[in-house]
Amino acid sequence: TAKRLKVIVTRRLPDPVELRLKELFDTELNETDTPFDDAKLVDAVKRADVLVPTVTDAIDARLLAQAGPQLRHIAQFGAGVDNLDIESAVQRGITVTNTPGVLTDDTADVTMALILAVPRRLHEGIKLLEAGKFDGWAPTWMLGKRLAGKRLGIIGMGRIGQAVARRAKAFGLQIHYHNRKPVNRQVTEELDATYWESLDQMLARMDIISVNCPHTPATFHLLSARRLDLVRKDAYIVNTARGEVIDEAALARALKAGKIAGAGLDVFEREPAVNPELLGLSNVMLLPHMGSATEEGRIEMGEKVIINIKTFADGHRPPDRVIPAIL
Ligand code: 8YV
Repeated sequence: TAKRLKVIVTRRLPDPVELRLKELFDTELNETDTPFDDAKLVDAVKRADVLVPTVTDAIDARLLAQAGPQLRHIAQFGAGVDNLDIESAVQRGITVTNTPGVLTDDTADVTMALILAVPRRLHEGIKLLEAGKFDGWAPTWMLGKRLAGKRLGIIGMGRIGQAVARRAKAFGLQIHYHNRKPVNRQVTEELDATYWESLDQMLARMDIISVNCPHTPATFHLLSARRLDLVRKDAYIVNTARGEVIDEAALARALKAGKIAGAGLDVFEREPAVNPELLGLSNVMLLPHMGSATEEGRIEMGEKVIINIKTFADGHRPPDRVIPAIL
C-alpha cells in the first residue's frame, strides 16, 4: 500500500507539505537546509520508490544508472524539469511528473515587476536613495522609458508567457511572441497578439523582450551573441525562465557596451553563481530566483507532488506526467 511507499525528498519543503507526505507515505525528509550531495543522491535513488527532487538536484543519466529497480517515480517539486534527464528516466521505466500551473501567476507577477522596474530605473532609484544620493527632485532626475505603447516580445507562449501577456496588455504594451507554433485564435484575439515565426525578426523590432520558455537542448543559448546583436540598442531584456536560455557572458558584454539598454534577471546560467560582469552594471536589476517564491505557491506545488505520487501509486496515470520533449 501507499503507506509502505519509500518517498525520499531532497530539500526541505513547507511544513504542511512535509507533514502530509509523512502521513501518507514512508517518507524520508531532508531535515537540513543543504541540498543532497552526490553520495546522498546516489543513496536516495538506490533506496527510494519515489524520489522528490527540485530544480537544484542534477538527476542525470549517470545518477540514474545507479538507481535501484524499485525506483518507479520521480515527482519533481517544480515546473521546470531541466535538472532531470527525462529520456534516461523513461528508458528505465521511471515515470516523471512536475508541478505546472500553480506557479504561473506568481512567476508572471515577478516578470511584470521586472518589466515595470527596469525601464523606469526603480532599482537604480532604490540604490541612490539608500546611498544618501537623493539631493532633491529635478525635471531631468532619474528619467526612464514609458511602457504604454511599447512592444513586448515574449519568447515562449505557454502558461507563464500568456499570463505575462495578460498583465502587460493591461499596462498598454503591444503583445508580440515567438513560439514553436501560434497560440489558438481565442487567445490571439484576447491578447491582440502578433505571432513571429522568426525569432530573429521579432528580436530586431521589440522594445522589451521577455524569456518565458523552458530550458531544453533546443533553447540552450537561444539568445546567443549573434541574436543579442539583433536586439535594439534601446531595448530591455527580462528573464524569469532559465539562465541557460541566454548566453550570459554575451549579455553582460552587450549591456556593458550599451548595445542593450537594460536587463531584469531572476535566473542565471550557473546558479547560485552570478556572472561578476553583471553585478557591477547600473542598468541591470537582479533577483535571486524568486519568480515562484510565494507561500501559497510552494504549498500548492507540494499538493501537486502528493497528488501525482498518490495517483501513480494507485495504479493510474498521474495528472502531471512529463514525457520526453519532441525537439
Ligand atoms: C522553483 C522554478 O525554484 O519551478 C520551477 O521551474 O524554477 C522555481 O519556481 C522550483 O520549482 C523549485 O524546485
